[in-house]
Amino acid sequence: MSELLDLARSVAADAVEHVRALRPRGRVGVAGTKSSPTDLVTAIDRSCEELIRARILAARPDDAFVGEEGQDVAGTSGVEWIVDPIDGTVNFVYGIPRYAVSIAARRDGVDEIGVVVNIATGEAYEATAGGGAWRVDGNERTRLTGPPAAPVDQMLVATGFNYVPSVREHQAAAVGRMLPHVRDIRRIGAAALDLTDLAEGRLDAYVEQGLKPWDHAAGALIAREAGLVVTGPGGVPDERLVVAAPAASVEEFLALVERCRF
Ligand code: LIP
Repeated sequence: MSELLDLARSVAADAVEHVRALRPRGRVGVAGTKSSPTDLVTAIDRSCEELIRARILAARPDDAFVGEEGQDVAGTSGVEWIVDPIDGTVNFVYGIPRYAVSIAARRDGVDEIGVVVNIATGEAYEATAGGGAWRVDGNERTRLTGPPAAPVDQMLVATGFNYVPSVREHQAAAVGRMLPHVRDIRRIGAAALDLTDLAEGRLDAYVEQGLKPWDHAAGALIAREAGLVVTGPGGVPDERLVVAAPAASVEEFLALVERCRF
């Protein structure tokens, strides 16, 4: 486990350096679009993923690799890396300092390690299964324990919207139904950082639909190891729904999510 964590840490640090070195001042040029005209990709998303894939597979050639921007690589070792080179690409393009490199590794389908680094601010987070969640600041490590329990009507909830207009319309209606029943909503634009903010106690709960595994794999392990419940349909977070909240209030929050018809 520590070998995987050490590798993820050093690769994440290289990715941060790579993106910072290449990011121009002002807006970043767009190289293409994906699921819709607003689903952007930049040349830096792609080169960053290539760097991460090359570094990881050079160190562990028998592992599998799944990344947002590139070709998946099958493996024979039982270890699979799930990577988002820049989570929060729209923030990255606009220069909003909320975009992150997100690296997770699973062994035989079980989450083992997760590393998330905010590329703009340098805030670094990590977790190992059973080893807790930490904010790492040089040699300083701070254990994360999530937010204090709060009644749902006092919760600050983060969420997000898909790039496909019809899906966004449905999501906006669900968030509109939820708004009168919680403290407030935050739309920060990067699922990995929504989950690390939750682990930090900067939010009380999170709900989003339409996420891909690379958006939430590392952040979900960090949130879980900070004591939060991260769940979805049948108890497993997936593209249909990701919900995260403290154990003491997750059932009440899930009931609200259902009532709001997410
Ligand atoms: C983003 C997610 C965010 C979601 C956006 C997008 P990307 O990932 O982190 O939570 O609301 O629609 O999916 O595209 O920046 O990697």
